[in-house]
Amino acid sequence: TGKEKWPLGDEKTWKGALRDVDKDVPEITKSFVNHVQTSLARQPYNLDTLGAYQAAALSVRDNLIVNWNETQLNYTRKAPKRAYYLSLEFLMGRTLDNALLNLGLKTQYRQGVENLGFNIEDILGQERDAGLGNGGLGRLAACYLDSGASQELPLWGYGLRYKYGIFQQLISPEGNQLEAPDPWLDNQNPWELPRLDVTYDVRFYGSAERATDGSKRAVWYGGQEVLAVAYDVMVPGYGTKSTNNLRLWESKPKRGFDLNSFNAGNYEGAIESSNSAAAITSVLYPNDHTTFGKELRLKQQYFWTAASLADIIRRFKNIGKDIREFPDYVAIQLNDTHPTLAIPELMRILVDEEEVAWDEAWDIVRNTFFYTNHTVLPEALEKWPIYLLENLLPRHLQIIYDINLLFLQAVEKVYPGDRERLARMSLIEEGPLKQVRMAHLACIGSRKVNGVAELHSELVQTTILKDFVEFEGPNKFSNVTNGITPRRWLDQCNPELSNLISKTLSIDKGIWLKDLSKIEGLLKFVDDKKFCAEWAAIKQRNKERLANYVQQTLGLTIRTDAMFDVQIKRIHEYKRQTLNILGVIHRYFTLKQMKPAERAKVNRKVVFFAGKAAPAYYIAKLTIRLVVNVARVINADPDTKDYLQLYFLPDYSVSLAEVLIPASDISQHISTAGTEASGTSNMKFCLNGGLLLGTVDGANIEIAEEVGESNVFFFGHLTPAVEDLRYQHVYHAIPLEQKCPALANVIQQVLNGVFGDAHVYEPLLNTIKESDYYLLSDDFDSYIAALAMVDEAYLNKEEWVKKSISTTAKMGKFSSDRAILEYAETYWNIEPCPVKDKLKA
Ligand code: B1H
Repeated sequence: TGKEKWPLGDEKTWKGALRDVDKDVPEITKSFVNHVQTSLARQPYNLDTLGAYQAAALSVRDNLIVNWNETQLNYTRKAPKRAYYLSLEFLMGRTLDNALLNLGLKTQYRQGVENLGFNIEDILGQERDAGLGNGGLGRLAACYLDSGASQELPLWGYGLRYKYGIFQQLISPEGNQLEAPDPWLDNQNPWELPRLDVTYDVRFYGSAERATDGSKRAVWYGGQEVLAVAYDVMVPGYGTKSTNNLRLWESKPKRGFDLNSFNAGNYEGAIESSNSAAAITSVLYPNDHTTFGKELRLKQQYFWTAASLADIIRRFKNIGKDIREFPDYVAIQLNDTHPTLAIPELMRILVDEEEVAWDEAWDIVRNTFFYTNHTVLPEALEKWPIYLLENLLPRHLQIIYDINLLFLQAVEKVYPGDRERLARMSLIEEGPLKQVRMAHLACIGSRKVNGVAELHSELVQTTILKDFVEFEGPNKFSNVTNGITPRRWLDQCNPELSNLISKTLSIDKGIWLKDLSKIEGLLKFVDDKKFCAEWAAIKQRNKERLANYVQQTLGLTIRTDAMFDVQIKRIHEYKRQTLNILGVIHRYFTLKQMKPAERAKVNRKVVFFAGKAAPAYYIAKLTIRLVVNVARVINADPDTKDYLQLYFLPDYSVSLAEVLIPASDISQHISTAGTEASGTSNMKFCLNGGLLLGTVDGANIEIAEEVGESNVFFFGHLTPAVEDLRYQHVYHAIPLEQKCPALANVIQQVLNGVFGDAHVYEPLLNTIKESDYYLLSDDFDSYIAALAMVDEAYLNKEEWVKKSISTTAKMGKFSSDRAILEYAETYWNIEPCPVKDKLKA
């Protein structure tokens, strides 16, 4: 069109930076423009927002790289004991905003990009989430990395660089979940540094031949080798130079492919073998809380643990110590049983390659590893069929058998003749399908075993690992209650609240965000009218921010003069989204039966659901479908739509959580007692002043201990009752109409077709009418009563705001800084290793 069009900013600023003549142009602007011109090879005019995001990211990355290098050099020089967090999932979400806040550069970048005609929020919105995880377990790993760096601990993460993260969730017009791939790397990823020179060979298949000299050594040979290539993701600490590393492995065919196949004229066959190497890290398994026994998943687990251990050992050897000192320099945390193969792998390296005697090697192993259990649900406890291990990892199976033999001999000594106990404790589950019990292996191969909240740790010790507690003594078993990073989950997602807290406490953010117990000081202000008004106004603006987001992304108009009630998490029967939706239907019919004048006195409420179902989890998908179709009916009902709205927000993610959580008045954490190990979103809501409606389960209990039971809405049966209730369902079943008429009625309405296709929901509703394993019929009445108490409390707005403030104020315990320091001090025995500003040679 003739005239060159500059981005909206000041032409002089652009030109000055471009030609590097204007000395007044700030560094940030120069760096940004320089990346536009060089790294992106783009013209500054007509630069779009995506390009601006890329330039900003590259510019911020330059700062991270400098800090990362200094941090790593410092570790190399000081050679402290290091800890490694092995996790198959790191649910990092977006990075740019977090990096800006941790570096303390957000204000400058906001101004910098504004001068060039961009809005920082638009730029931040361009970034794709790094969705390398399913849910809480993966997000916990991400929070722990943030805290590790913020506390200046020598802590690295090891994981896999999946080409496709957690699937993108689409909802069809009928309300069915559809899954699309998540090609998160398509636009390039500025946050990773490919280390094409850091590679390891990982062997699969082949044969294992034991030594004939009576030792426990063996040789593993043949099979197929795959290359592991390192990608480093920089993890900046908050307000410190310390920038740790998350090393993710990518699988590649070894160079040269299978030359024999090429030579034999089998061109396609050779290419195929290269495909199968790349397949290992192609996709994150989306089945949280279920194990499938798929060979590719086992390959992922071994590929990752083998590459990580090889890397850890190489780094250890660089400090020149004897291999027997390994546990003095290395602590490895196993995030659930997924990396348990690291135990036989370290045995293999020590015994077969380092020629350490078996018993000594076993001592080294048992002083190196630490195992965190994240669930006691039986379907989630990993077991690997012997036939798969035998084929894929023949040497490791031998080692597992040897470990088991020696272990059972030791048990037999303490409990002579107790064959049942031996069968229960064995690493091998006998039966038509022989399998290795990974939790048993992780337990006996580790120095410490922990659960993730008080109740859960108790359950681990009294149920799945009871025999092991008796045998090994209670000291090995303990609890580390989960935590969340207040940087992302308060300062970043709720900046207004964060600013109000700093202002009110007269404490700099830099201080209280690193010592979260300081926010208890807010309690002094609960009677301060002005402060309460500001607190409430921020909640209101966060609701409007959410409403805007939904308007822009889904085209739906949400009213903001209502209570926002939120349940966002993986869709699973044990989490009981079904209880919630049946409660919504109950509320709908109650409203419908009211006279208009009566209705006008009722709390307005908007209910939000979000979450993904595992693609093969039929019942969970039906729950989504029911929510969507109930929403369709009640949002269109003129009698009730001013009082009750319902939304299922598709494609739940870390970024969506960051918008939803600050907007919530009440959130639901309503698992059957004893099933939710901890939960971590419960902590996020409460930290943002949302109240909690929940069962007496997981970390809900500890939250209530902190904020006071009067600030939490509890309902439902307690853990010790669950077993009995389940027994009664099977052996003394009472018809639902008798046991819980309110629930029976709601179910009947669905089956009558009030929300369309009645027959579709039968399998879902039958789970309740039949065995009702998750106890909906036992808890429904008290759930409805608890919802009524929430309504009642919300009618008193002033009191509600006080509850909200008192809740936030008492959340200090749940900072992931507290949790990571517990691991560092009582498990890993590592210390902060701060980077001095000027490193002296
Ligand atoms: C948790 C898992 C999990 N527990 C298997 N277990 C998976 C199990 O892909 N898999 O095979 C994936 C994930 N995730 C969660 O961990 C608990 O349910 C939460 O209660 C807890 O807060 C979270 C972090 O500890």
